[in-house]
Amino acid sequence: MSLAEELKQILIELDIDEIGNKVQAALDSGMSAQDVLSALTAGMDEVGRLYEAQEYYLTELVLAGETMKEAFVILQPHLKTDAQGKKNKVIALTVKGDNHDIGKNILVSLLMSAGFEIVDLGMDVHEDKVVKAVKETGAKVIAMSSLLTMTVEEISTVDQILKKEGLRDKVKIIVGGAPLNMELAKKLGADDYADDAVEGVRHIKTLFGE
Ligand code: B12
Repeated sequence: MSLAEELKQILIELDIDEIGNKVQAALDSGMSAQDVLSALTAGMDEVGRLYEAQEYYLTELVLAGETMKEAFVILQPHLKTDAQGKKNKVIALTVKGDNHDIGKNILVSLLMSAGFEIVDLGMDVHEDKVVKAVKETGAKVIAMSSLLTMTVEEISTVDQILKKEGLRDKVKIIVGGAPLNMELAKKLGADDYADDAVEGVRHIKTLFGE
C-alpha cells in the first residue's frame, strides 16, 4: 500500500492514536504536506460516503473530525504557502447552523502562513456577528465555509445584510465547502469560490489585488 493509501486508510479506520505517527512518518519520508493533506481529505470523503451509506453513524463522523484535527497538529506547521503576504485582514467563519470547521481551519492556517491577518469568528456564526466584525476590523475579504446543503442559503443572508448596512461594496466574499460551486456561489451573492484551501489562498490574494 502506498503512503497515501495508508494515510487514507488510517483515517477511515478512525485510528486517532496512530494518525499523528503516520503523518510524521509520511513527512519524514519526503511526502509533501500538500500530498499528505490530499490523502487525509480522500479519507474524509470516504468517511462521508460510509456515513451516507449508513455504514458509519454520527459517532464515527465525530471521531473522524477528531482524527483529522490530531493529524493537523503535526501537519499544520509544514503547510507553508509561497507568499510573503502583507498583513491584509480576512474574516473567516463557518456559516450559521453549520458546525463543520475543519476545512475553514485549514484555510485559516494557510492564510496565516501566507502572512494574512485573520479574524476567525469560528463556526455557526450569526450574520450580525459578521457585520460587527466588518465594521470593527475593516477587513476587505470575508471567507465563509458551508458544508451542509441546508446552510448554503446563509451566504445569501450575509450578502443581504451587508447590502442593507451599506457595507457590501467595501468587502469581497469568497466561499467554499462541498455543496458549493462557482455558479451557486455567485447565485448566493458571493464574489468568488474555491475548491480547496490552497486554491482559496490564491483567489484571496487576487481579491486583494496581489
Ligand atoms: C467531520 C464531519 C462532521 C463533524 C464535523 C467536525 C468539525 N469540527 O468540523 C461533525 C460530527 C460535527 C458533523 C456533523 C454533521 N454532519 Co458532517 N461531515 C463530516 C465529514 C465526514 C468531513 C468534513 C471535513 O472535515 N472534511 C475535511 C475538510 C478538509 O474538507 P472540507 O471541509 O470540505 O474543506 C475543504 C474544501 O471544501 C475547502 N473549503 C472549506 N471551506 C472553505 C471556505 C473557503 C472560503 C474556501 C475558499 C475553501 C473552503 O477547503 C478545505 C480544505 O481544502 C463530511 C463528509 C465530507 N467528505 O465532507 C460530513 C458531512 C459534511 N456531514 C454531513 C451531515 C449530514 C452532518 C450532520 C447533519 C449529521 C447529523 N445527522 O447530525 C451533522 C450537522 C451538524 C451541523 N449542524 O453542522 C453531510 C452533509 C450532507 C449535505 N450535503 O448537506 C456530509 C457531506 C456527510 C455525508 N456524505 O452525508 N460532521
